[in-house]
Amino acid sequence: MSGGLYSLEKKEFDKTLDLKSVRPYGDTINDGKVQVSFTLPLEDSEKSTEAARIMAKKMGFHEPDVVCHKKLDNGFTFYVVYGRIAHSVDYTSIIVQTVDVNTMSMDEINKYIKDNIKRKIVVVGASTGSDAHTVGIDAIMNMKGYAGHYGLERYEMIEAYNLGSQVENEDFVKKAIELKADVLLVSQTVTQKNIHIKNLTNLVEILEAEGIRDKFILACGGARITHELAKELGYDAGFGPGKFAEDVASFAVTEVVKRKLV
Ligand code: B12
Repeated sequence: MSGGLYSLEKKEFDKTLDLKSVRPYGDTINDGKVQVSFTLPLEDSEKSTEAARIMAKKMGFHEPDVVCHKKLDNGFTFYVVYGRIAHSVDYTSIIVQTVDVNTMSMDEINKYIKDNIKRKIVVVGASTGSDAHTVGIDAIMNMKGYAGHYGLERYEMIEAYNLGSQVENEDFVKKAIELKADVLLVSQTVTQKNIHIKNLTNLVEILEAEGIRDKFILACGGARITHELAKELGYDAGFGPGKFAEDVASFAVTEVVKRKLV
């Protein structure tokens, strides 16, 4: 069979994945389809729906459709807009620093510690400085863990101490020395005015001033923490969203062995 539907499909649907020019995917490769949502401080009406469409055009959308408009409250409306953008990303040019370790399961980590370290390792963690967010550090350390991943308190071969939030760096270091910690874990969530950079840098400075930086595996984490940033600030590793206890534990135990900290 020639012509008809087949040739139409062939002509209209681009199926070429070009890694030098990757576009968002909606229905077909390279269609550039994107969805965004936002709120306008306007009553829900045909006129405000048009305002949302114009807003999307100004954001660079081609042929935007307001596919949802819902009143949030008096004078506020929530919009979902679907449309096409022309931008692309050269995927081949991207270089991202990642933590270089094979993530083991909890059982494998316990066995690794028994076989290679032959004693429990001590992990001390906290959300430091003025940061009051505890959910991130709890996700990594608490017995029940997070999203189906047990926290370090559950690990037979790890002695985990979660000091909570708003722990001053000086107190954190004191406790780490007292508990003979092998691994220090710091969580930072608030990044306003670069407070996380100041807090994280201050901790490294204290450890260096005491001459004990090399005694610990030092890792940090949080929603806006990347491995690259962590390394830049003098940490051994950084972990962001989507990382769990087994990721940091795998890194920490292999690093303890690699650096002969036992
Ligand atoms: C819950 C919450 C609160 C609660 C915290 C309660 C508690 N006990 O933790 C309360 C109400 C107290 C709060 C207060 C504030 N909050 Co708040 N809060 C949030 C919220 C809704 C969720 C954060 C959270 O729990 N995420 C879930 C955890 C599991 O995710 P996570 O932290 O990223 O952790 C994962 C990884 O990052 C990683 N990880 C995290 N830490 C570590 C550490 C290590 C060592 C490792 C290995 C991995 C790791 O592992 C975890 C699992 O994958 C966010 C918005 C949001 N939806 O994200 C705002 C948010 C974080 N808060 C924000 C702000 C501004 C504040 C306040 C300053 C508000 C104010 N003006 O008072 C105060 C801060 C007070 C203070 N001194 O810190 C902003 C931060 C903006 C910024 N970039 O700085 C956010 C993003 C809200 C926003 N959009 O503006 N907040």
